[in-house]
Amino acid sequence: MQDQKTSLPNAERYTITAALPYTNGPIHIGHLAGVYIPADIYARYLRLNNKDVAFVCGSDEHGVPITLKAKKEGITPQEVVDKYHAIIKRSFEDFGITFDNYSRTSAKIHHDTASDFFKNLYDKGKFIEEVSAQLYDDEAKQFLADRFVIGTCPKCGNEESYGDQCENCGTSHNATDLINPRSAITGNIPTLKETKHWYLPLNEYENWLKEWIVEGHKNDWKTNVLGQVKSWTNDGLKPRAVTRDLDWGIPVPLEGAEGKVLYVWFDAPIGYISSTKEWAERVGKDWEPYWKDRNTKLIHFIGKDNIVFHCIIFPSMLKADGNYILPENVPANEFLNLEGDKISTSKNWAVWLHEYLEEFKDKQDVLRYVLTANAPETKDNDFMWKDFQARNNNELVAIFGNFINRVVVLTNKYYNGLVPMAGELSEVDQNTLNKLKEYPQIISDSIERYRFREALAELMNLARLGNKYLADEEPWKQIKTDPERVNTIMNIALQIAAGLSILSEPFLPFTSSKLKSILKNVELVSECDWNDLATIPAGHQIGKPELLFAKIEDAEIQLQIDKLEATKEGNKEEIVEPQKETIGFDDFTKLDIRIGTILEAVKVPKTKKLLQLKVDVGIDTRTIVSGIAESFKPEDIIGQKVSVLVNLAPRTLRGVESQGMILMANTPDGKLTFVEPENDTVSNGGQIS
Ligand code: B3M
Ligand code: ZN
Repeated sequence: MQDQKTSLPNAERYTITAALPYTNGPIHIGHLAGVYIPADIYARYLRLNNKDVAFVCGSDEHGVPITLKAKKEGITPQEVVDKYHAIIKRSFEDFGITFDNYSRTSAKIHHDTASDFFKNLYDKGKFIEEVSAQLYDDEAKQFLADRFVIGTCPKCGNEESYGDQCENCGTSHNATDLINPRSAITGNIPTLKETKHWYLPLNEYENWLKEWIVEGHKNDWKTNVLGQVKSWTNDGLKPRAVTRDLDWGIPVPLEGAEGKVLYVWFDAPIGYISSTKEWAERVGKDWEPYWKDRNTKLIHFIGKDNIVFHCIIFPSMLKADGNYILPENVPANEFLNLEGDKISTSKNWAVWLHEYLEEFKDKQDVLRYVLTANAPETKDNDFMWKDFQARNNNELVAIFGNFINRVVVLTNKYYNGLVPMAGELSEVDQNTLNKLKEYPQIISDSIERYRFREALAELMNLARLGNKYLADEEPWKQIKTDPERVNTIMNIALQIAAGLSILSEPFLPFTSSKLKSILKNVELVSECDWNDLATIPAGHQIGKPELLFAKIEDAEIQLQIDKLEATKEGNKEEIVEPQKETIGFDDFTKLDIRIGTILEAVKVPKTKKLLQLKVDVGIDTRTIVSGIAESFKPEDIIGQKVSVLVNLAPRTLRGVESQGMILMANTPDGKLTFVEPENDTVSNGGQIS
């Protein structure tokens, strides 16, 4: 996927992983902001610094979320993953995420790698084998592991916790720890059934984990990550089953383990290794140094809900094997919310990447920019459409785009696009050039500490520096009086533009390449080093002006906000009252429901809801008091056909005796509508049965 500059023979080696997305739906802005954009910035930055990089990812195609989706849609799990793998892979490409390899865990290379990994630990005696009682759904005839079971979290009391993890407090537990468990398939209360599984005794790794992470990385890992690790290790780690009684997954490679598969969180992180192998095979490299050479730096980019798996379980697996390196860092992000609410796939509360591109064609960098500027690095953050618009119009267009446009327009106007020669430098010129030279280091410092928001802010400061320089030096005024001076000013402005074309690449790759093509400096900069920004020589011919960014209008944003509003409304409609208690047929036959016609209607004085009606129900004409005044005006319903429960015991409402009840249906907006026969062939008194 990536045409990487050939790395130097002794270049520092990095293995960068980005969480494998579950292949049960498309990906949205939360995924991009939390994991893939930071990982991509980092990988691109390292490549620009001539490091030897393997940036790997792939689709996580096992696990219960996929089986559940298949059940819901009435298709096979394989069909689910085939569909979403293609969509997800495409989204990554569209947004310029430069994985060296994007694999999938259903690939043979992964099945083999994960099986071998398991077998190897088994042979080394690293597992505990135990028969125990596990939750079982008698009706669905299957064990209820992980997301097949929902119940109350023993730690925080969240009533919707999954069997393996509580999404509210992040705790990872065993399904049998849940209080009041119920099956996610049938809703039944599970029974217990004995079954054999293999457990990784995490308790044996507890002290080592404390030493390695809590002590060893207390100064360089993010506080949110350290906090979670401390909390788990302090609570005490328990053996953790790494196999499941399921039919979708990687078969447990042992005799007597038929019908069992590897736990998805056992196989998925091994996906990083198999993806690296797949890549190495393709490009003719050896994969092993990327996972086994102590000098390789392994970095996992993930969201906060994956911390336990990447800081406790996977490292314990690697440690148990003994041949692998451990992560140098796990810069997990918090969550991104959308317009104040948690992003939710099931509620369709999300901005889907494939949909975004349909509406904001060629604006990948705008989204990359906003999601980085607003990344949930230290706390949960919100994506707001208005903020998206403001950042585009006030920052990308007004600062970055404006500076470049001025430089390119003026260079074309004054010099037909030929870079002028700088003359003697003033103090301001010298200071400006000095500042420009500091930016690579400033931005590096932030990126290397995984502070991508800060790094991006510095990039924008460089554009601001350019804008300020032009505004202060006013070449458009000086051109009449001192054209020599303007040569120098424009030369310096062009150096800043060239610097931006390089330094923006990790963050705004599409813009960076467009800018390089406008400046026609692609070749110049491909030779240069990040820290030693290439200069554009005098006499170099640049291209014609082209806008880098376009203003986003209110109407475009309103469309998005309306779309979300409609989703909210749609979600309300789906709230259907649960079924009432079962009644017998005899109970039903007791109801005498007839078709009638409203003859008269008046409001019951001093009430908001009540209408007093005279209704011809075929057997007689009677008075009925009905609570429909908020939905209908009396004059509008004369002649209306209605269904009436005629044998309801009379009740007196506001002094009027009501002799029956009109049947009404609730509409989603809280109003009422009549239940009436489809046509007029039913006459008054016709019975409903
Ligand atoms: N698929 C969870 C997720 O998508 C999981 C990550 C696996 S990383 C090895 O959040
Ligand atoms: Zn919880």
